[in-house]
Amino acid sequence: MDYKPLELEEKWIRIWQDQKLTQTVEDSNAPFCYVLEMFPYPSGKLHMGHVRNYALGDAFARYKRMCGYNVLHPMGFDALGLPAENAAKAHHVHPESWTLSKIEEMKAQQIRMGFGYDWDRMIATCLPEYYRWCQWLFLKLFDKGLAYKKEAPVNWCEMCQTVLANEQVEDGACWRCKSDVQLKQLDQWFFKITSYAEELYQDLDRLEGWPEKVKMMQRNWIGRSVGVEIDLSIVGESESVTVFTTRADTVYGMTYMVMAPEHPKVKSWVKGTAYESDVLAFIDECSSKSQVDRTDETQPKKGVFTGKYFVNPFTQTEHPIWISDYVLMDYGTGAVMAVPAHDERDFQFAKQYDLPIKVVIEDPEALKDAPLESAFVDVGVMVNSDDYNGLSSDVFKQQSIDRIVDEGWGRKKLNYKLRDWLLSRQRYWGTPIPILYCDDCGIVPVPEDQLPVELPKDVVFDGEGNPISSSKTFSEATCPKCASTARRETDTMDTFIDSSWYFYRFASPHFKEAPFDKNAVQKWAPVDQYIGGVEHAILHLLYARFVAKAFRDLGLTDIDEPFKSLLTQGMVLKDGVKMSKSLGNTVDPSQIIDRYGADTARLFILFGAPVERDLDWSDTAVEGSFRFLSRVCRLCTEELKVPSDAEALERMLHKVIQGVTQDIERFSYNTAISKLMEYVNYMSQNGTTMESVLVLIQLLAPFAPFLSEELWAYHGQKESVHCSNWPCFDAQKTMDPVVTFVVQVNGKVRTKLSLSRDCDKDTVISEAKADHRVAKYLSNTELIKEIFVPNKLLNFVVRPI
Ligand code: ANZ
Ligand code: ZN
Repeated sequence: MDYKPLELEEKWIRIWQDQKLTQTVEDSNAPFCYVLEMFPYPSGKLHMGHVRNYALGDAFARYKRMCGYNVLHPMGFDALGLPAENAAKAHHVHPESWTLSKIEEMKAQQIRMGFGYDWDRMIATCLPEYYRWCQWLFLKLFDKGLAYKKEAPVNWCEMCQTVLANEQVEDGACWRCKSDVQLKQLDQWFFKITSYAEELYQDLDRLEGWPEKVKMMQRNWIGRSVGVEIDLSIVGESESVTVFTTRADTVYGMTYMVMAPEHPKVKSWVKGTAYESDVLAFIDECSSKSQVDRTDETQPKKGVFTGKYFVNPFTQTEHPIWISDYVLMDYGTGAVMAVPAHDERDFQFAKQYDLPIKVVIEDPEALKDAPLESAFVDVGVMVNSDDYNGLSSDVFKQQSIDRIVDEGWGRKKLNYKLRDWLLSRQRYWGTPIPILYCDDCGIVPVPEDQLPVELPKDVVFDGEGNPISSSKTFSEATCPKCASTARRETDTMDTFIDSSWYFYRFASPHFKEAPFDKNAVQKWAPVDQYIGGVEHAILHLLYARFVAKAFRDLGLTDIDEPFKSLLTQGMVLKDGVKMSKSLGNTVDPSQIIDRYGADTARLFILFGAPVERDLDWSDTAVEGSFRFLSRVCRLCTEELKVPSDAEALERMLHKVIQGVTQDIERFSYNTAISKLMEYVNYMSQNGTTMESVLVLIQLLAPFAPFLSEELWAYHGQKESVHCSNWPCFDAQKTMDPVVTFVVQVNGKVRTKLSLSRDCDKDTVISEAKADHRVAKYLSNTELIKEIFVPNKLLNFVVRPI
């Protein structure tokens, strides 16, 4: 039979749809397995990155199904967000119709690729039937005090005309449009993700199925830090100022204090003093600087003296208080004890303003009295620290903490870099935040039975600011408490909220009473295998972990972690650089499909590189995949050729089943496919049996679902190959009848012997002695012992006589 992929693929798409082949089965006698790829934004066009992501998941889902699992393998669309709004502006189409048509286009391409999703469970986050539950979640968190509004300096993207969460700012730039982010003082809604900081941190250790790299990135983002707070009294003031330090061993070395310019104490201290004008001018200068600029290590540090002094409780000495922008108001207490001899930033600042530098930890390896070129930040020996001199700084650190606590100077303290999740967005195409403002009652949540708060249709998209405000009807509402008129919140939610729980919705996508049916989620969740790009290591994957914990605490699940195993696939490159629209180096999957069919595209992308590595596009490799499938097609449809060695073929067959099975289990698809290639080669040269051909077709099914289905039917099989049972192997039958023994004399290899498997020790010894390459080294020696490892090794230990 000639391989004609286009015809046969079109045919099977139709048949599979008629047979509802990809519908989820929930058989209570079989184990459950939930396989999920990160759902896409519906741009309308599948790119190679998508194809790789979905091909990985689809092969795994098909394999698990053949192994007898109930498999949930759904697809949905992360359908709210800016691109639809920009399209609306540019092409005068409503974001909704634009989005829905793009979803249809993408779905058609996914079906064409043979991705076996259960389309009855499709989710689109832009539909009120979905986003009402995002609003419901918001209300529940609001009830628990986990959603709150506050005025704060926030990240503003001028290009996107909206604020961004900290996670969405990368090196000072907007994650979406890459333009610079500014700081703006605004009244905004937040989710209190920081309440879960400790659990989010600790549970990472339990995620054995996650890549270490992703866990490390989350640990760094959460930024857990163990230290002490010390209350330092201020000369001439009744209230003390608290500093946070992780280096209690350096207390004798503090020579000044630095406070954030925004610290609430500063303005009142300087009022009416000679320092007032300089201090106020400096505060003003800092107010517009972004976090990134403020923490930029390469910029010279600037600051001013406040005129105030504090007292070091260990020494009773007084030291000046400065303000500088290298201290951030929203970390720790917004004030630090500066130890220039042992902290690099303090060192630079002290040099700049000629402040004293006092060494209290000595580098045991440094020359005595050498001038300090930079801060010494390592463990060393205490000096200039009263009774503690001579102790290791490690030891003193503990003693110092104990003393601070005992004397009542301060307390132990855990700090986190993680900030609350800023969720307000000043855009139209998002979930409306279900909040009302009433002149009498203040902030009033929309009652649950009034959900969903639907997006208004009467809006214009080409004006200034948030398009929702252009609606005549939307913001007018009635206060549910006092029945007077109220104003509706016009901000919408960050779309990362939509994606923070969609994986639960797939368990019962049409459920009307709650975000999901508890029993259904109980059956399927957590996701057994989640697959997506590493760019979500912090954003989506942190938010989803937080929301899963929140759902648990609302009593909706008993699941601590939403994703049991995580696979982060590499990128698809062209000539060594990432394929991207902006670089104009993309390869359109549909071109490959039109020329070679979907199976070739799938096989190439799975064979081309280990899953976690980047994959470089290669036209010749695509061609090679196509040729391989053509060979398979010929081999499986030509007349059987009696095998030259039936036993050898059987051994080969059990070996390939074993190898491919183990490889799929550990996502080593490229090696699985190369084993299939070897198998095909072997059969082409040495003959085939019906069994060996059928096994090949089955093993190929997860990777090339169309061709295998065609060949399976060709051989008269009634049911789909995708519903057949994954072939079993017999480990005994994979063994070679002949094994190679290494023969050593005093540990040196002298020869190798091919002997039959499980040969006994005496036989091996006599065979070895008969070999002249061994005999040579045994003559004129006394035998001490023989070391024998069955099927592997024989070592003669001898000594000369
Ligand atoms: C004294 C000291 C001596 C410090 C020394 C370091 C070295 P992490 O690990 O990031 O938590 N710090 C505290 N709050 C700060 C703020 N709001 N802005 C900028 N810096 C701040 O770092 C904690 C250390 O960062 C603290 O320990 C403090 O400086 C500084 F030899 O205190 B340290
Ligand atoms: Zn607003």
